[in-house]
Amino acid sequence: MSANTIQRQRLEQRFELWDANGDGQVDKSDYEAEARRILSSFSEAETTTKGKAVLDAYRNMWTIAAKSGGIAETGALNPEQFNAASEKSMLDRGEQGFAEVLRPCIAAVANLADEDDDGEVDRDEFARWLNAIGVPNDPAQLFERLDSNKSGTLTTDELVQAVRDYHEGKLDVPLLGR
Ligand SMILES: [Ca+2]
Ligand SMILES: [Ca+2]
Ligand SMILES: [Ca+2]
Repeated sequence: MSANTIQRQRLEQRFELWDANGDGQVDKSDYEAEARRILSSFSEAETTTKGKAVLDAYRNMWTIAAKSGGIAETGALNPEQFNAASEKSMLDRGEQGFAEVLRPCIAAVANLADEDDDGEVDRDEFARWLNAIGVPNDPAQLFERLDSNKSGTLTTDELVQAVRDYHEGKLDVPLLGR
């Protein structure tokens, strides 16, 4: 199964977002730059436990991308290679692909947002998250939509589903930034 048009557009947007130095390729340093951008938007140092976890998650995501793209970790992926690697590691594998590739990153960012450390993201924490990544959406409305079991908090599962819906074109809010 190959990616449909929306899936492809979303991958292209992600590529542009992640090509931090704009050289037309993504490499490990771009993934690290993206992790640091998220950390700075949450005003979190990369040396804290939560900060380190975000950097590690993004580095791990690069390891998977490089492996799926058939290149060394010190190499770089051009847009075509990046799309192919993303399809192979993530989109073509459905839930399992997302669980392995994106879930650790989403969990690490959710942990950043989780100020009271209760393991879930409540309404205020979610509003702060959207504010940190600069998404101009109504946090309250979006929260209700993502809180599928209506518990009043968002679990990592609910957040992973949101990112998955974004990549499948069912949701227009990129929780990891766009
Ligand atoms: Ca680059
Ligand atoms: Ca919380
Ligand atoms: Ca919930």
